[in-house]
Parts: sequence; C-alpha cells; structure tokens
Amino acid sequence: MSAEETRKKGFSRRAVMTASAAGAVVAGTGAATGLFSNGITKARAAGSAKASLAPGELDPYYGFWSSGQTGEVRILGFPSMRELMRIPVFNRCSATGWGQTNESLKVLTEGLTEKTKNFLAAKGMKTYDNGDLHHPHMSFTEGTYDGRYIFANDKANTRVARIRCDVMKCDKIIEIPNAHDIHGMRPQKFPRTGYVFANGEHEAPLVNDGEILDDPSKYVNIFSAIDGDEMKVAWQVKVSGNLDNTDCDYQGKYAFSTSYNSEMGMNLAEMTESELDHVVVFNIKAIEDGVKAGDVEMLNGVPVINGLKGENKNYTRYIPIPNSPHGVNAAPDKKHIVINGKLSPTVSIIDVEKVDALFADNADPRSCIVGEPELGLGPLHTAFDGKGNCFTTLFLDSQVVKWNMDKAIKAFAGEKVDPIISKVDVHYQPGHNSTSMGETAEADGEWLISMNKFSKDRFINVGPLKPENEQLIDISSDEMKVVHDGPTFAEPHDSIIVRSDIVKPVNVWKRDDPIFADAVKQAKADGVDIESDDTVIRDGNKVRVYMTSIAPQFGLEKFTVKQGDEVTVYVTNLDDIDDVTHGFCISNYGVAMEVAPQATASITFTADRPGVHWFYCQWFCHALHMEMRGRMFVEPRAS
Ligand code: CUK
Ligand code: CUA
Repeated sequence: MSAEETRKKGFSRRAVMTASAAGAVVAGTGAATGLFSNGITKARAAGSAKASLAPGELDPYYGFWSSGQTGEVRILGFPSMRELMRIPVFNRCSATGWGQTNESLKVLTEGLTEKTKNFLAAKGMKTYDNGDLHHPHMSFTEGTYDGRYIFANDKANTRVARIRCDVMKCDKIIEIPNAHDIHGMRPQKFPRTGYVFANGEHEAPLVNDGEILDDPSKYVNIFSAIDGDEMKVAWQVKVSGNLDNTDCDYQGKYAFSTSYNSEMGMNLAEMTESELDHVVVFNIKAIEDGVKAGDVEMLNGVPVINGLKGENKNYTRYIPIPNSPHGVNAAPDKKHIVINGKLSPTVSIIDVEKVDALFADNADPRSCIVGEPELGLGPLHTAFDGKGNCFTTLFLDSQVVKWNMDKAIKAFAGEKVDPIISKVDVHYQPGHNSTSMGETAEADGEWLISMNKFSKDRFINVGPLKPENEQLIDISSDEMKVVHDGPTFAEPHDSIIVRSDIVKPVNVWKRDDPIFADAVKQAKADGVDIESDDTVIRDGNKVRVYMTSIAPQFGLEKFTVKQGDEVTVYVTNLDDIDDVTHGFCISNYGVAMEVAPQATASITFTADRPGVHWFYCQWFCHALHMEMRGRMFVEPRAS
C-alpha cells in the first residue's frame, strides 16, 4: 500500500493514536496531544475531524448513560468518556436529597397508582427505593434529537421517567398500570415525541389481584403508548409473547417490538422451544382510530386494545423471526429496521415500506423482510454510521461486526456478495452499542461505544464484583479501532451520544420554575417573600422555616421548634453565579439536600430529637464554607 493509500484509508492516523496511547508524545504539523482526565491519550492529526481534548477543552458530544440497577442516569462528556454528572431518577441520592426533598418526593410519588401507594404505605414507604433503568432516549422532532427531554424506563417497578434537559433533573415519573416490568422503551421519531413506546416484559393476568395464579393461558403482555408531553398513558395494546425491545419508524406509522418467548413458556425449556419467535408491529393510526371508536376495554383508566395474535384486526401484525430476537434498531436511512437475533446468528432487516401490505392486503408477514445476514454468535444490538453501514454487538463472540445494509439486502436477493466488512474484538460480552447520533437521521459515523458486560482482566482487581467495560471505538474507517477502555459501575445497559449543540442546559434556575412552584405558593400563603424573608411560621404543630442563602451565610443563624413538630425547611439560594450551589444538612437528623443557584428546595421532617442540632452547608461554596452553618433548637416536650 502506498503512503497515499495508507493516508486515505486513515491508517496513518490510527498509527499515531496507537503510538500516543502507548505514552509517546506525538507532535507534527498541526498535531497536538491531550491527556484525558481518566487516562486516554489521543493525538490530533492535521485535518482530522476528531479533536483530542486537552485539559479545559470541551467534548463535542454529550453521552447519556443508563445505570441499570443503580437507577440513575449519568452524563458523560464524549468522546473523552469523562463522567460529568449523575441524575438521580429511581434511586436515592445522598448528595442532592433526591428521595428526601418535597420537590423530589412529589415526582417520585404523584405518578404511582393508588394500589401501589397503599401497598407501600403499609410498609411505611412513600415510594420505591430501587429501580432498574435500562434505556435512556432523548425526545425527537422530525427524526432527530431536539434537546427537550430524556425518557427512561424502570424494569424493576414498571415506571417511565422524564428528565428535563434544561436543568438535567427528573420532573415526572409515572407507573404504567396493567403492564409488568417496563423494558424496551423508545420515543416516537416523527413528526415528534409525541408518544413514548414502552414494552411490558413479563406476562401476567390482566387483572392481577390473585384470582388467577398458575394459569399462564390467562397471562398477557402489554405494550403502552405514553403521551410524553403529559406523561400519561394514552393507550395500551394486549399482545402475545414477552416484549423485549422496541423502536419505531421515521414515518410515524409503526412501532416494532421484539418478542422472545412467543411460546409463553414459564421455564427456560418452554421459553426456547420453538425455532421462531416474532416481532410485533403496531399500526399507530389504526390503534388511535380503534381507541376513538371505543374498541377498547377500560382498565385502570387506560383504553386497552386487543392486539393478540390471531385477532387479525388492523392493530398488530406478528412477523416470525428466528429464535429469541432482542434489540430493535431503526436505521438512519429511514427505511430499514434491524432485528437482532440473539439465539440466532442472524439479524433480520425489515423494510418499513413493505409493512403497509401486511395490514392493507394481509400479505405474508415475512414479506417485509428484505435481508437476514448471518453475522456471528449472539447478535444483540445494532448501531449505524449514516453511511449505509451497521455495527452489531455479538455477545457470545465478544465482537462487534461492521456490515453493509445494501450488500445484506442484495445477498438476500441472491447476489453473491458478503455484507460483512470487518470485526473487532471487545472485552467482553457486549450488550448495547451506540454510535454518535446513531439512532437519529443525523447519524455521523464518528464513534461507536460498545457496552461490555464483563471486564475480567482489563483492570486492576477490585474484588469479586467487577466493573463493566465500555469501549470507545473509532469507526471513521473500515477497520474499527478500540481506542479507550471505560470502566463503569452497575450497570449501564444503554447510552445515547448526542451532539453538544443540541443540548442547552441553563446555568442557574429560573425563579418561576415549576419544580419548586409548590414551595413558592406555600410561602405566598404564609405571607412570606421567599426571596428575602428569613422567618419561622407556626401553624399548629406544623412549622415552616423559610431561609435564604448567600455564600457563606444562611439567612437564619438559629431557629427554634418543639419536639414532635413537623418541620419544613425551605432554603432559597439567592446566589446567581454558576457553580455556587449550597447544601442544607441537619446533622444527626438524616436531613440533607442540594440548593443550586436561584433554586428553592424544601425538606420535611419530624423534630423528634430534642437539643441543639447544627445545620450546615454541605456543598463546598466559598472560602468560608465551613462557617456556613446555624443551630436548630428543639425544645423538649413537656413531660
Ligand atoms: S437490554 Cu435491558 S436486559 Cu437494553 Cu439489551 Cu440488556
Ligand atoms: Cu454554602 Cu457551602
């Protein structure tokens, strides 16, 4: 290969990157090196679209990472892989007070069903303490990310959450009635989100009150369409088979859910018995019409459409797919949907334009399959580069395979072409993968992240519980190149990589933000100007303490309550410069919260311990941060 050819293929740049990764300092015409905070060194080649990041340089992408059973969402700078922030969602957070503050408790409780509220109340709980957050996805407008929201599922307790991207806080969580264990979840791509589609994974009796137990023939699964603006379930569809992952097309017509266990088996042998499972296609318009026409059962306030296999109404179609399909991924060509085989070494390519005939003419459901390349063992998820290529994780082979969509379709039609372009080893057992902007029409083919379940020997040992390993892969040329290992704690299933210009978070809160509107309203009712008054209002045995904060002082240096009072402390942070977040923590009272610039935060507790209790600022805000403190006096109950 001539030097010119080598350069064209991009190999010279990779050679440079390898050299720098080995610790060499590379300098050339227009080249520079940068050391990422967590150790990655990458060279910038002259004219390369990719910049390395020197300290202080900013990432070109946001990464939004799920965290599985940790229950939060993490924000990474990408491609530096630096963790920037954590957004508590289904979990508790000691730092921010998520799960303690009145503002967060409202989000965590208001969307629960009455049944769940009663169930939890009997245990002395207000909400669930755990969650299992698999799939974070941004809202779309016209086929690409619009920077409004991130939606995420909770498999553990059947919920869907919404995060506001202006403040990067969760503002809504709803429990999905009738369904069990929300797994796959995707926002509608076109015309906008719109709906958030959510799969119930585990089948159960539709009215699950104990009347029916070990009678699987009466179990169903539920697919839900949530109105993402209102955060309310718009409608549901009863389906056959466990629903796994879901995605939708770029026309706004169909959603597709993979279904393993079409057998509706209750144990492993039964669940993997048949050679074929299926993909359920949901006809959005037909379902909306059916709901309008009243062809529904009303269950827990939600219209439920019957889309079971064999009903053959125009609501659903079942496309037979080889054994236990897992990921569903819509390609940025707006035409193809890739179904990942898992137990089958193949992926199946659906042409969305051929799906119309399934409904209109009752065509053979398999007639919309236009490709089924065999890629390797354990295909789980596929990502795209926007140039006609696809990247599929092979769980069992511990590889990512790059293949070409057109060639796969041609091969299926009988042409002698090999769709596989290259494979790269990853370490080890990859699940999800994501490309930069890859689940939108603006996929840019720069980067791929492979989210590997096992890290084994890749890091120094931290005991029997190992981190996972997320590997950054340069996909700008045919040969994929692993350029970084990124260990993570339990258990990011999935991620999205969003161009940084799309996301526009604010630096300080707006005083009229709805998240603390209740606190502002209560202050008004108490005749308190929350932005200037530092005062204590007694209302029977309820005490409301209003205080401001400006670094390094709280508005009150002391306040007095009586033992047994129900105390609510409202702190309004009057600082309005970036980064001057205060905290409010009462020691030995289990009370702590974050109060970011211009925010009001509140927390309610019973003052059942008499004595002197220091409250202090728990976010380092000032040279005199240690001095930012005060006393709560709790007068003992007269005995
Ligand atoms: S998923 Cu949730 S079990 Cu998104 Cu492949 Cu792993
Ligand atoms: Cu205010 Cu630390």
